Amino acid sequence: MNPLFKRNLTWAIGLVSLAFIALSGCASNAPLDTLDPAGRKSEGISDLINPIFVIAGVVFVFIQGAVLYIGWKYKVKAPKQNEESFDGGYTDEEFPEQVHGHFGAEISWTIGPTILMAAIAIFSVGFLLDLDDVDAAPEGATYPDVEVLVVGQQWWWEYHYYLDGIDGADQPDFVTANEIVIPVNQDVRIHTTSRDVIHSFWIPRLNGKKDAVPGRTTPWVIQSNEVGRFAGQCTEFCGLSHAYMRMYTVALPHEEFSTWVDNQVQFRTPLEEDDPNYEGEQLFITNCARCHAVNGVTGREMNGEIVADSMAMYGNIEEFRNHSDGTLSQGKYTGAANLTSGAAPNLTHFASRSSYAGSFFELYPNAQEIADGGGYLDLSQNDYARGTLEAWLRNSPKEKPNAQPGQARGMPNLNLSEAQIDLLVDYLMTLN
Ligand code: HEC
Ligand SMILES: [Cu+2]
Repeated sequence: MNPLFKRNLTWAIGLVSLAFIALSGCASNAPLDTLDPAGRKSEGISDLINPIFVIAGVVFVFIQGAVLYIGWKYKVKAPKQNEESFDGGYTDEEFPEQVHGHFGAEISWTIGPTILMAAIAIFSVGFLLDLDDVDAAPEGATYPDVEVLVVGQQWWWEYHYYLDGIDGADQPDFVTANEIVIPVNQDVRIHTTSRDVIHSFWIPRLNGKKDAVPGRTTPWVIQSNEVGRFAGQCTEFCGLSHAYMRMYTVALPHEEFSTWVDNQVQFRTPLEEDDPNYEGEQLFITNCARCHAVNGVTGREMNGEIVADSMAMYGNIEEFRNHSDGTLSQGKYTGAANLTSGAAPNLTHFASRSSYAGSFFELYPNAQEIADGGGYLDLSQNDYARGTLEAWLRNSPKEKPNAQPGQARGMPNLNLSEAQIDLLVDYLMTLN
């Protein structure tokens, strides 16, 4: 290969890889700040990696410095025998004394790093055990036993809330999507699982990553020291729209968390015929209810009966624990066999969430400021991004790539008319 071409190619590859690394860190609408911990667990992670980074930095500078210094100090011009100026390089007399084996040096470069690595290992293992300790008893907790089943699927997150703990519970108290709401300053135990492939739940400012594996549930803790909204991202490559599989954790003061829970457990009453949104609701029942639930309004056929408004369709927690045959990926909640797309977000309180579709779209412009400023409960008092929501209903696979035809993943294009879209958006925004 032409050496000039080879050198340029090396440079080009180097620069392009650097650019990739630098640019892949940029997503202005999804701030994933690992270095700005806001929770007990993430602070622990920071406290571990910062000193290790400093130690590694010192070692790096020392070793690289030594390599460069020695290289410079003992450099020998390569002898070029056929040149006139060739002076033969080192003569035998000039050649530096060669050392073979040095007991002191060998011992110190064996013992030194061993001690260093052992110290790092002790702190790391100790901390890993601490991270996995999910049993911290929450003091002064609003809902001492609140536990959440976190269900990943292509390409959004579903949260099943169990207010009295997950053990022994046969069905969740309520179900929401994409935004997991927790009381501030309290350990909330979550259990990650998946309906299809492996996903990974990660809110960098609050804790490390935890894989969501189909057929098993894995306990984890989520806790925040601050009120606010914290961005997260699925971190296990899970298919086409993996990059758009995001989520938020919203930490509320305890009283507000109670208010939020009181609202989320509410079912809806079907609208009267003279209600301005009656037509929207009817459209919803005909076009959307085969996938989406609005508790109290939509029904599901379960074991031969139509069960409206039941959390039972989300199935027993044991189903998630024990399913290893993959049937859950086909949307087989207990009896809910007519779910065609695996499952779809529960929309009973759609307008109470700041984002949707894997938190890829903000329902309210400035959702972050509103939520951080303590306005999360009043979201629906704000202007909402109507255009984006209309676009979603017009053709969702265009907004967020999902399935190849025939493969039931994500929300299909339902070919709605503009008039239908208008009515449906109006209706959805009443679901606060
Ligand atoms: C074939 C099943 C299916 C049908 C029918 C369907 N959807 Fe969806 N919908 C989904 C899935 C799956 C998602 C999650 C998509 C994602 O996040 O990538 C979704 C997401 C949504 C969301 C975002 C919810 C959130 O909180 O993230 C809204 C709003 C929505 N659908 C409205 C509707 C409306 C209105 C209709 C009827 C006109 C409808 N959908 C029909 C499957 C369906
Ligand atoms: Cu994922």
